[in-house]
This record gives sequence, structure tokens and C-alpha cells, in this order.
Amino acid sequence: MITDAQRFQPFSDEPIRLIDEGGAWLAPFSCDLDDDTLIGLYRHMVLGRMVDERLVRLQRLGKSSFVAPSSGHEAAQVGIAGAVRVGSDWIFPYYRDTALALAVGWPLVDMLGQMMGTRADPARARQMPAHPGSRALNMFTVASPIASHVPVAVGTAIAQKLAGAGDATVCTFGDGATSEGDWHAGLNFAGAQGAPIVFACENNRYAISVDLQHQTGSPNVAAKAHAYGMPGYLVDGMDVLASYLVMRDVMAAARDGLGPALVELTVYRYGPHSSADDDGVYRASEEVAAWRERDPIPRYRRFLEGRKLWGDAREDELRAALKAEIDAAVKASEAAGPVPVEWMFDDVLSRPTPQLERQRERFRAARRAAGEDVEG
Ligand SMILES: Cc1ncc(C[n+]2csc(CCOP(=O)(O)OP(=O)(O)O)c2C)c(N)n1
Repeated sequence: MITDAQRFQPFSDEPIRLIDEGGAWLAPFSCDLDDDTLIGLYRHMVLGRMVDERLVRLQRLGKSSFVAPSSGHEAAQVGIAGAVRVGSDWIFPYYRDTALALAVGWPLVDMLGQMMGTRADPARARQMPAHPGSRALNMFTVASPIASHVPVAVGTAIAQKLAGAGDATVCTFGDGATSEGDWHAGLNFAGAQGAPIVFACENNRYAISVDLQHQTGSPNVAAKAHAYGMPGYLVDGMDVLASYLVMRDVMAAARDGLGPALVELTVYRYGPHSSADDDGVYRASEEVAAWRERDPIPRYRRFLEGRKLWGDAREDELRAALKAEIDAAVKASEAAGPVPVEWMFDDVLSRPTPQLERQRERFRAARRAAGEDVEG
């Protein structure tokens, strides 16, 4: 019998895969997930894809100022999300984690509010779009400077270890983040302290236009874990079952006091780096098309169909239900209305200084004089 400890080997040369491109199960052990869990993973992947496609359209319509497309990352993100014990573990995501944020339970309307900068945004439109955060979910607000969240995530994990409640932290980032000093400082400290943290690298091969070969001399990202005294797992991040089961096992090991791990999930981003990027100048459309053939969603659908868990009728039903959910969330976010500009004076200081109050009054007066509606 294969035990959990033997199931996945760190530092493999080939990515760990559990299903092939045709959706056939590859592993020498059986899949221990129940049907609801298997279908739930699929639902979250399709939700992530449909929301991403809508966010791209909303940005083109001028309803959002920025988007970081996540299509292609769904299997990795849904796998990572499935390994989190929401509410007790901590999550330190990065800007491309749309499917992850939704899969851990971030409400769609909060996401749409954040993307569109409306009053539906719990963060009151203080962040640029694609920067989720949620107190209720222990989801740390995304930070724009690459890898700056890594040392903070490690500090959180060390606090969890000291508290002794058996919780863990997961911290995600792209391959480009592994070139930052903050990344190395964080991994070094986590290794030295035996912090209960899993570093999950969504390696999509590009940091904007810089490809992985120009980023590192290492054979892969997982190999870097050697230097920090932790296991490094190379995983096919377009295989949701491999992503989920590896992440589930290493998060459980971290909670059990076995220390940190680095998991590299190999993915491909189908869209440009962001709405401000033209990917046609650094990669060929044939390359994107070849990766489209390996889309993680149809691949996993084929696995479900092989188990008689899925078919055309269920697919149509799911997509219609998700479309209705997304439409309703877009409507609710828009109906909430734009945030008043005056809000920029709130929450900066617990007691505003007289200077700040004077600035607020001058600002209000100027807006009233211009015939604008001013709150308060
Ligand atoms: C410290 C810092 N340097 C540069 C940037 C500009 N920048 C934004 S995203 C990005 C690429 C990051 O690539 P990667 O970590 O691979 O993640 P991906 O976007 O590919 O998912 C860069 C260089 C930044 N935000 N912060």
C-alpha cells in the first residue's frame, strides 16, 4: 500500500501528474476523492475561467481600469485553494489569483466591486484592481511589489507555530518573484525556523516578457528548495488533481509540524500579462495555440466523463447557472455606484489632523463650486 509520505517524491525531474491529456488516471494508487469533491473542483475551474473572461471584457468596456488575466492557471489555483482550511489557515495570494480567491469563498460581488472600484468593494476602492483581500477568509491583501508579501507570510507562519494551534500559511507568486531578494530572505527564514508554510509558485514561464531561461540558472524553481532545507515539488499545474493532492499533503505536513515546502506548479497564461501588455511582441501566437490544446478545463472534464460524472447536459446547466451568478454580481457591483472621492480622506489616521480636516473642507468646497454632488 502506498502511504501519503511515499506518494509524492520531491525533486523529481518530471512534473508530478495524476491524469494525462486525455483525462486518464495515471497514478499507481487510486483516487480517494468523493464525487462531490471531484465535481466541486471542476465547478471552481469553470467559474474562474468565466469570471476571468468577463473581467477582461469589463476592462475593455472601461468599467475596470486593470486586469491580470488568469485563464490557464485554474487547475493550479483551484488545487491550492482546496488545500486551505478557510478561516484558520492564512492565504497570501498574488494579483493573478482570481480562481483561487473565488474558490476559497471570496464573494463574487466583492470581487466585482474591487475590480470596478465601486461601493461594493469592501476595501472602499483603495487598491488597484486585481488586489483582493479578506479579513473573514484570512486572505492577506495582495501587494503590488513582487514578492514583498513573502517575508510577511513567513512571519505569519512563525506566529502560527508559536501559537501552536496547528494552522498553516500558503503563499503564492509567479516564477518572476523567485528572482527577488524578498523571496530568498523569506524562504531562508522559513527553512531556519521550520515555519508551517507552503510556497506555491504558479510558473507560467514568463515574468511579463522575460522568459524563465533568462530568470534563473536552476533547472526548475522547485530545485531552489534544496538550498533552504525544505522539499521542493515539481507539479503539472494544469492537472487539477495533482495540484490539489500535492498541496493537500504538504499543507497537512506543515500543520503537523514537519516544516515548510516549495511547490512549483507549471501552468501557462493564455492572455497577456495584464491589460497593459501586448504579448504579441515576445511570444508567438503558435505557442499560445499549442498550450490552448492542453487546456486544464477540458482535460479534467474528460476525467470526469470517464467516471460518468459529467456530460453535455450538466455542462450546459453549470455554465448557465454561473453566467446568471456573474451577471447578477456585475449588476450589483454597478448598482452600488462609484465610491465618493471624499473617501480618500477617511481611514488614513484614526484621528484626522486639523490640516487634513482643512484639506477635506477645501476639497468639498471646490467640488460644490464646480456643481458636483458632495457627500457629507
Ligand atoms: C518589485 C517589483 N518589480 C517590478 C514590478 C513590475 N512587475 C509587475 S508584474 C511583474 C512580473 C511578475 O512575474 P511573475 O512573478 O512570473 O508572475 P506572473 O505575472 O507571470 O504571474 C513585474 C516585473 C513590480 N510590481 N514589483
